[in-house]
Amino acid sequence: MNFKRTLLAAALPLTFVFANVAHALEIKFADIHPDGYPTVVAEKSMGAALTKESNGELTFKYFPGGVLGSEKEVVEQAQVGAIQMTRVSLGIVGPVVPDVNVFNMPFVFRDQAHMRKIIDGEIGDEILDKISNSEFGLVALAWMDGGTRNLYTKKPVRKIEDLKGMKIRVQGNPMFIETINDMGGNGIAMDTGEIFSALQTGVIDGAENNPPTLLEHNHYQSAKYYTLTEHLILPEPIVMSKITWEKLTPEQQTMVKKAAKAAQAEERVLWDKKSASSEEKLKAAGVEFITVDKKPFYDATAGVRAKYGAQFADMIKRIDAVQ
Ligand code: BDP
Repeated sequence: MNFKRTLLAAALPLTFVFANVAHALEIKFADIHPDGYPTVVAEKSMGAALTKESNGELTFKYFPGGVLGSEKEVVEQAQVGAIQMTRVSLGIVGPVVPDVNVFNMPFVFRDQAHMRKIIDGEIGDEILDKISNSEFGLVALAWMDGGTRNLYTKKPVRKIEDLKGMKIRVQGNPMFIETINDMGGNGIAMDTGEIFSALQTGVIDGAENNPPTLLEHNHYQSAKYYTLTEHLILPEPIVMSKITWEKLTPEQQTMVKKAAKAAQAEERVLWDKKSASSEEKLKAAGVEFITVDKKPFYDATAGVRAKYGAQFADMIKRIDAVQ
């Protein structure tokens, strides 16, 4: 028996297998929201489309419900390539990529429709590029809609004075703490997963978010008053670890970008449905929706816009000009 030849023959299929493995990639996708939430549903159909289009080279494993940690922790893991993709609120990107804070300013968008026009257009792409071109270690691919954020509290806020001294949870972004403080409250930063028990134990008097989050994260069980301030309208980038991005072929990169943009469109439809059904469910569960005069909230936060907005003066003019 020709020993050398047998060895070679045995080695060949192995080489073949390894070469294939090197192109295949399993993408772990983390989201703080539970299964069935609009973002998660859109992320899953994005993954299914990509697996098909890449002939099985890109596969996806999902970790919804915050099982891999808070958004901040997930971002840190994505930066080192331990998690490949996630969707995060722009609020938590602001402290590390200050350029994105223009979208994080209170009342920077007139309404949700205005925000959608912006993220669908060139300004939206510019902000995604700012994230990708920063030292953040993530490539920002597309936007998901995070609706409009309103205050929810244990005692009703029917006018801005009612907020006085209330401890209100915000995302870990100094601008949001200042926003709540300037409205008369007491802004406290904490992770999403801590809000439920902080509300129950009275560590906080309220928080602020959109109807689907108020419902799905069960915060409504303790906070029964929902004051429609619409002070923040935060879009949410879908990001990929730069380490992962650089492993993809140019064709795969194009595929991923296209699929993420398709997820942006799909999530929007899901979002509108989910928002409407969440409102109904919240009301049925005894949550009072309070319509307020937004002007005092807008006026109270002028200082935040002046302080942070100066550096974005040109972009804010362009945002305002979009009809
Ligand atoms: C929700 C966002 C989510 C944030 C959460 C929060 O979709 O990404 O983590 O708010 O405020 O609306 O922590």
